[in-house]
Amino acid sequence: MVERFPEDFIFGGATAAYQAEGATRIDGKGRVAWDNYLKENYWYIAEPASDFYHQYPIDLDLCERFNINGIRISIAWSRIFPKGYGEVNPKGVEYYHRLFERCHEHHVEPFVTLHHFDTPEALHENGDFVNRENVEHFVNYAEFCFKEFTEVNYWTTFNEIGPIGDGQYLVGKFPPGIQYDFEKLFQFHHNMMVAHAKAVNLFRTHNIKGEIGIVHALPTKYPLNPEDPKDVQAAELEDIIHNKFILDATYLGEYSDATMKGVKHILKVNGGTLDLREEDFEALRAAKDQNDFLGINYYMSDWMKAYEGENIITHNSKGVKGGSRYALKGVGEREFNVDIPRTDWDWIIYPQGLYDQIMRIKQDYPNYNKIYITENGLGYKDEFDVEQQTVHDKARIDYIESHLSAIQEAIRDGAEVKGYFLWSLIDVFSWSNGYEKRYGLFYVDFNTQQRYPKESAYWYKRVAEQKHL
Ligand code: BGP
Repeated sequence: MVERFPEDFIFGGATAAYQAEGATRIDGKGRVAWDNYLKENYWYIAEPASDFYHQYPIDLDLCERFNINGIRISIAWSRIFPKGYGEVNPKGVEYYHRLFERCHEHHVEPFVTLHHFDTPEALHENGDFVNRENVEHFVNYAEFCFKEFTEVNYWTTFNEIGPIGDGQYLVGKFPPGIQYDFEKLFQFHHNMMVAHAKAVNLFRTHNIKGEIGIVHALPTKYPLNPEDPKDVQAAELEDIIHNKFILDATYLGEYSDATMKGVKHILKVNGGTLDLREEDFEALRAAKDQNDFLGINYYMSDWMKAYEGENIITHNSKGVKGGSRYALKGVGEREFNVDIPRTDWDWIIYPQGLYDQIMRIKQDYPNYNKIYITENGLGYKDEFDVEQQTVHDKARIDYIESHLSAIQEAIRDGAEVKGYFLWSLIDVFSWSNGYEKRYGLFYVDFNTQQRYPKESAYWYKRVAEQKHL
């Protein structure tokens, strides 16, 4: 029997403002920390990116022609408030109105994220979300958007609180490039979760129409040797850092005893204390049952073994397989060399991990309401076939197919999964890996800004039309 996806299932594509738009210096856009950081630390900048700022009519037309009926878009906060607060930039507001209108004309539902890694520079320099002042600035920005963009039906506050904290304060590959600072990491996650909760509470008290949720990246963590209690603990601690701390804040409105025990252990070993206030938990508790949906970004799983040495992280930004190291003192070390396929960037490809993660949400956080898989996809050094004007990306098709199949299995086992957004709709640059790591259904020639459907785009079109694999 052919298993069909539900009739209302969304087959979407995902983008993010800073990675797709380009146009960082025009129409009054304010600066973000990435502008300088990329220039100083990497071999590429956010120009021209995919020039989505101008090319969006072409991209939305492609969506319609390829049966893609949903798109993740983020608003660049610094296009609306160039300094992060204060005066509004009317050109930024007009741009997003035009963009959302065009989405609806093409029957592509926009799922709109307020913050996708791009805090305005002035606020970022002021401590980003480690500084509580920025919580209020975010909530004011959210309120402005909720009231202004009434054509939006689906809102998400933040994209991937986990990886931003990880990139900014553990790995040091995101601005401000700090490493191994667990105090900042947890405080940042906590404060962002409070900002999320306050935005959700405001959304409800102001009776904004539409739905609201949050997008979390949820890599699944397994012990390398399930028989070894130390490896089991390493997997649990990694899960707390990347998943459980923010999931507890989202759906419990507090941190469970087990979560806090792990956090205290990590801070004891690595130093640091947290500022968690009763008023924060009031906001978290008020919001915990008010999320209409959870967005899950899932790319990989990790296998963990115990590690007591000094902190060592080596980020594999050029995609040289085997170039990664991730070992945290008193937490654990990721073992990349397991007998499972992985990408050139050492991301372990394990669709079962997506199934396990969805079922974990269903079981541990039953108030989740419904799930969208808001990102999933394969980063690859695509080769363009000049003669045939396409990319033969069989590996990407296999990747998507196996993950969609894991989703079907989760739906069969009772999980409410309502849609899938492939990362990425079009090729964009990767934050810490540049333009060489491509994910798109549509190949972008970054010199001419021409778009070319890859083989995966034709495959996805068929699946979206027939609603089965
Ligand atoms: C997620 C981000 C995206 C995107 C994707 C792929 O963490 O939400 O913005 O970049 O991962 O990651 P990368 O570009 O590092 O390969």
